[in-house]
Amino acid sequence: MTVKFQGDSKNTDPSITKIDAIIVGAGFGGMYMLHSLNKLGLKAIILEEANGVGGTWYWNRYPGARCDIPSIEYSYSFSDELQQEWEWSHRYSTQPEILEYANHVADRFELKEHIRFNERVISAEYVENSKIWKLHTSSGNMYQSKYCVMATGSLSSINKPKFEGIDSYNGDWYITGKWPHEKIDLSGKSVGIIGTGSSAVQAIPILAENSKTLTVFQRTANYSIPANNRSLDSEEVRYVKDNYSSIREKQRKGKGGVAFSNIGLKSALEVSHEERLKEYQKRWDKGYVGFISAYTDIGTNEDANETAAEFVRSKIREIVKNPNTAELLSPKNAIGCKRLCADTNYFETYNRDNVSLIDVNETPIESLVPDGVKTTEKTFDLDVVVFAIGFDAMTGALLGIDIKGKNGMKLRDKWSDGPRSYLGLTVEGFPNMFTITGPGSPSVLGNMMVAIEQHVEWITKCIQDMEADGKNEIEPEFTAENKWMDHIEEVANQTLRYSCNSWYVGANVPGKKRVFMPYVGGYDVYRKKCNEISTNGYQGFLRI
Ligand code: FAD
Ligand code: N01
Repeated sequence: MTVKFQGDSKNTDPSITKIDAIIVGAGFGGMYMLHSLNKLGLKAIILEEANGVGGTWYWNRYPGARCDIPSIEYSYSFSDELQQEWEWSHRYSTQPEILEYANHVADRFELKEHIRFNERVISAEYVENSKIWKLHTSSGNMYQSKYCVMATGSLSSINKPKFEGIDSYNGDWYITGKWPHEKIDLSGKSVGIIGTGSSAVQAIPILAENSKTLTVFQRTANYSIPANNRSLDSEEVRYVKDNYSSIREKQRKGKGGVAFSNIGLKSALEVSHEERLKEYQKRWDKGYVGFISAYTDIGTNEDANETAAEFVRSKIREIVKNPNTAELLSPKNAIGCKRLCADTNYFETYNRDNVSLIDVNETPIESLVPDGVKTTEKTFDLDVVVFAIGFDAMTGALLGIDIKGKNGMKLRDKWSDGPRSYLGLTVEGFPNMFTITGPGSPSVLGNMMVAIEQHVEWITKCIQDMEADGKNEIEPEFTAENKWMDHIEEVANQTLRYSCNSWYVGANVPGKKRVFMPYVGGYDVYRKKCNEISTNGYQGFLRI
């Protein structure tokens, strides 16, 4: 396919590269986008800040990091050869194994030669008269393209620790989402960890095993379900490989992109207490995936939600020996309002003699001091502090780039009251720019591999149609974008999603506008909607 704007990837001026499409980010989104555009015959490159592929799995090397969607499902489906040849070792694989998979994919499809590593994009500007995107990187290079695909990730921009006195602290400190590449020896050390979200829930049991003492600073208790992780046996793997096409089909048709989630069909309130307990116990024993989908109304009805929430609290009381600690670890908000955590021995870890739990609501952290962390009660002497305080999710990476669209409009200004987009794929005023799993799409509310593949395939088809129809520019209409935003809000309000302070609503980042950012209507409904829109001549878009 020949793109109307003809790029030249072999341009000899090293400071300016002209190409058909630029993709920012070499995580699973960017890699598949590159492969798809290459297959279409476009000249495309990726600009990536890191020194390797894998995105999330490149950066998040903290102890215990692994996926919470079974690996046989949290993997690409686009190539049958790939899924037949790759062997996952565990039900939920570790970060090193997932990173190895990302590198395998990049090598197998010869992607690395089209990726410029150590290139952080700092600005992207749409030049209206020539209809091109101009991107600048921190190394001073300039790139131009007709299409710009932001595959910058929903959970890639870390929530920077802004604790007072951090510069005065004499110990070592680490951020889970930017963990060093070399092994860190914690033996004999007093370690503190701030945060109790998914990252901390995975890290805490391992940090506790490897350090002298571990002090956990908790602001909000979190629900966690045992992953019941195990190695995969050969019979199971054979079954999956023989049936991959139907498993993938089930993922695509499912609400959250998971084939084996066993979605319940009844209300939690229409069955007896005993029946509910039996069901929750069965799902608890099976492990993580599927626990929250036991009944249809756990996410929408407070009473139904409380039945699942109380079941988990009862488990915490059963596991944790100290009743005060158990109470402190028992979440009060609706279950599933924040992302449910998957753990291995999380609650059990609080029975160890070397672990203590500090409630920072009772005794807030005042600052870091040379010796450690100072709360309103005392100073905790710590050799190491781990910040597991999450991400500036969904918008952070995009707004980290100075993006300018038509009429000099800045994305930072357009999104000052929260992100606005059409389908979470495109933004009015920013033609020929696409966002993979952007805010306004279901993205983070399920198996993100499925979300990524759907977005990449939609964008590829859109670009193919643009070129086949001889078009120069595609952009959503203002009214279509507004209607989509109203719809997102309407469906979010039908759930319990606004009832807690989650990163889905930006509550973890001080000053961030409280808006429910992903689309909660379901992967299935959303996919249908996207397909209808493209099949019906790109309804809601202006194509010129
Ligand atoms: P990312 O993997 O985040 O990649 C984005 C890339 O863009 C990064 O490499 C980044 O360096 C680069 N980038 C960003 N800004 C710039 C810039 N300005 N210039 C250049 N490069 C830039 N999802 C699931 O479905 N299941 C799971 O089990 C699961 N586990 C997770 C565990 C952790 C610890 C985390 C943090 C997230 C997890 N997720 C999970 C979500 C995960 O982010 C996605 O599944 C998926 O990996 C996202 O891929 P991506 O390519 O969209 O983004
Ligand atoms: O981040 P989080 P995360 N003082 O935002 C606390 C995916 N993921 O990196 O809840 C004290 O969930 C904060 O407290 P509160 C997954 O989608 C998946 O753990 O805001 N505490 C919270 O406890 C996940 O949801 C896996 O009150 C502060 C914690 O820090 C997403 O990534 C593993 C604080 C942050 O939790 C993010 O997870 C890891 C402060 N100033 C990540 N600021 C899997 O298992 C924040 N906190 C697959």
